[in-house]
Amino acid sequence: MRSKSLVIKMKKEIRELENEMKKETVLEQLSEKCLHTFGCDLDEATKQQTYRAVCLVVRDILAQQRREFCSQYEKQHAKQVFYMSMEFLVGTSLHNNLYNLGIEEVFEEALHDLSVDLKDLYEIEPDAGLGNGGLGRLASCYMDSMSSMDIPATGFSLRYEFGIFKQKIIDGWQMEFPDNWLEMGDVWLIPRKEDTVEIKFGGKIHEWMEDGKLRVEQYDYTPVLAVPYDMFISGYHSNAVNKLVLWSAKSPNNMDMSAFSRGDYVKAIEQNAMAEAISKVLYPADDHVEGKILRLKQQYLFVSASLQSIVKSHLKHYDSLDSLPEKVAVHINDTHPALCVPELLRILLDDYGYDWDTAWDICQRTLAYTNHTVMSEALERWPEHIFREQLPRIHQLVAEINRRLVNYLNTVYPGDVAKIEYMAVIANNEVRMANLCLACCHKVNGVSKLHSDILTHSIFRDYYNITPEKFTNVTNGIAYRRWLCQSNPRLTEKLKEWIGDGFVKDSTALEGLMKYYDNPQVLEELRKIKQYNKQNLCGYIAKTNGINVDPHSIFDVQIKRLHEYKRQLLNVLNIMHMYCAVKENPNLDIPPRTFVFAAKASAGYFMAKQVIRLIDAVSKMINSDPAVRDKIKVVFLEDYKVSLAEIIIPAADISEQISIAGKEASGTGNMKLMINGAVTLGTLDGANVEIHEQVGDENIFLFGMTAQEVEQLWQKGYNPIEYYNANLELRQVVDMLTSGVLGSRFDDIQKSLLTNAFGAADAYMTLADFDSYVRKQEEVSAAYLDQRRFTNMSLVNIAKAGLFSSDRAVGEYADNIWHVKGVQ
Ligand code: 26Q
Repeated sequence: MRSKSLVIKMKKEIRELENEMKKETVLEQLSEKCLHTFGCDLDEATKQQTYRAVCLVVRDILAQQRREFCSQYEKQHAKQVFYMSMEFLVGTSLHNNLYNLGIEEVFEEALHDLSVDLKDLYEIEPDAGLGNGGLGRLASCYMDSMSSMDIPATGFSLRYEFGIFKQKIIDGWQMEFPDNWLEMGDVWLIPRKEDTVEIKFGGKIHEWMEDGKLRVEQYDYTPVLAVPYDMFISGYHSNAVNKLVLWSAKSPNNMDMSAFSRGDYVKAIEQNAMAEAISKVLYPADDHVEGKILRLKQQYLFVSASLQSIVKSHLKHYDSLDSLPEKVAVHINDTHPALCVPELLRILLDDYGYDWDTAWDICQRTLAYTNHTVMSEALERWPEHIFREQLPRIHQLVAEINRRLVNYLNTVYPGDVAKIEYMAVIANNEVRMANLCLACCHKVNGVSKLHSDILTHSIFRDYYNITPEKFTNVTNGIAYRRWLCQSNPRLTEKLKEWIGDGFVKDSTALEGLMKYYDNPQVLEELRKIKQYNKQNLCGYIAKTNGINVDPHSIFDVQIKRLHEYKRQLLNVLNIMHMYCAVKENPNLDIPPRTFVFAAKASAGYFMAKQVIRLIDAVSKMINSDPAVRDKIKVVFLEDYKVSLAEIIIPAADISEQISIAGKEASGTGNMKLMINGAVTLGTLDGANVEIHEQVGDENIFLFGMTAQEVEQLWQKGYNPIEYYNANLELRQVVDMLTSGVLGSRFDDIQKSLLTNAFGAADAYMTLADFDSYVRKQEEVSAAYLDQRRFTNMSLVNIAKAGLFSSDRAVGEYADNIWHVKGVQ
């Protein structure tokens, strides 16, 4: 076994040597690209043109490598993963691809000859922001790991013309602007017009019997075309190059022609626009769901197009779809692609003549589902009439799935009407996507231990009780080669010196750092690196916000989507409290702090936008007050996105993970910050629980109620007024919200803390955790004053972060859910 893998390794090394690119080759290829693409010489090219030429050369290398990889796994009849997700938060690709291919240096040298700095080209690339937050970024991290582990995989999603909006803060208020990423981001996309697929919306269903079989046909439907665009996904020093397939909606040409002939010009244009609107824009919400028709059309377009192409490609290599589950694993990333269930069933029944039981069995064995939330407002449900109207055949199938399900449930829970209704796929004139997945998929997983426990013991309990073997946990992970090796090169270089470079392939090797726990030189180096990264962030802050912050202050960072459950408000209340404390006692001996926030709010989420307004007001008050100038600064960085996270994270000392326990399914920012040496200040929520297990009590700042205590308090009745009355510090800051000292009043926020929208108590129980949070923040200050102790904590966090690699997570999916292996 050992000798075989050694031979493979040697062969690979030889191949790498043979393929090693020379500077001259790079320049030659760049010249050729410039000439053919822009008709100009390389030395005349603008920065933009040079950037494009570089990307195109890299793309060619990836295309070549992909061809080899495909023939390799096809020869071996390897099983493939199809990762279905409405979101992929790709970020930028050039740096990642050069790094993965091991050709960053040679490109740097070649460009140097042209007096171009590669770093400047990196800055030109827009983020591919085809996602809202955690779920979308997770999908990208997993694609990355699958490529690095030589697992044949394809990600499927939509080619949104506009990704997540650009955020600007104007007078404290979030404003959204369109993100026209394709202008420069299109270089990575390769259209495959010849593989366009037709998708049918609306119309009617005709059913008839033929040779004793039920035949079904949809007619009078509105056709929309789905055109695939490929984006290559490289792996780190791997053979694999996988791809992301993004579907773009297009109106069929013949439609407008027939309308033209009737003289119905406006209608034709309108229908064109309606069809093409489907892939126009990413829904910028990750909190509550609304049954919007356009969103349903997005989901069906991408699900149907993807499954049609999966089935077609399977039949190119195998003679029937009987073998689909052995060769194909389709993964449903949250319920957004849940239409995979009835669509695959439809293809098997209507297009390939399978009987129900066989088709259902194939669907079950092919599909698996990951849940990312326990919040009921984020669970997808569709009004049945919309569903029926837009997807009549799919509706019929879902109704039949539901009929059979309810029949079955009546045998296991006889007479328990409430339970059966709770578990049904259709009830109260709604189609429930989570139940559709639970009823069909062979595996269902949560994204952290705590979250998976909540799924099995609470929201999905009734399904768990009848099919416990379906349920499993895969704790999330991150592509740490992006989040550490690429974004924090100084730390990475030192780590290589200290523990060797094994950790770049095997994250658990980071644990080797533990042997330097007491090494003063290493601790000093760690401080210096952090200092350098903080200085770098200071430069960014000065440039964007015009604020000078102290690079020697504690960088206390909360960067994530803005949501009430994530409790940015709790952070702000403590800042207000610290401000009051310093004002009252100017000699208070606390280490200076810089609070860094970055967050986008869902465009229609009023309270979240109010919180941004509050952060802005608090930062204006504090940053302009000479009395606290040397002690506290508050910075809100606009337009949080992957590439901004890459700048902030290496500079963080404190990682704020302060959601109310039980609500954050996992969190992944917590892992990115940890591996860069930030110490978590958090509740026992999501993956914080496992971070705590890794680092121990000494190396994390835990506070607040546990998920169980939250539940108990909620049952007993949470009364925010009690906390308000009992705590002077708390009363002071809550009163401040409406006192006018902040420049304007924050009545809605105050009300939300003391009551919820229905006049009941705040569901996020911010006041209940306030005191515990404030005290823990005092401990943070004290710990930081002891530089040695704090750097020790930081070191342990880096050393123990290896568990949170997406390589580990993908490995678990591969072994326990998909049953796939890396191709040798
Ligand atoms: C649904 C319907 C209509 C419009 C929008 C949506 C929608 C879109 C995105 C609903 C939810 C999302 C995103 C959810 C998300 O990002 N969840 C996060 O997933 C991470 C990866 O597992 C976890 O780490 C986070 O805890 C979880 O909040």
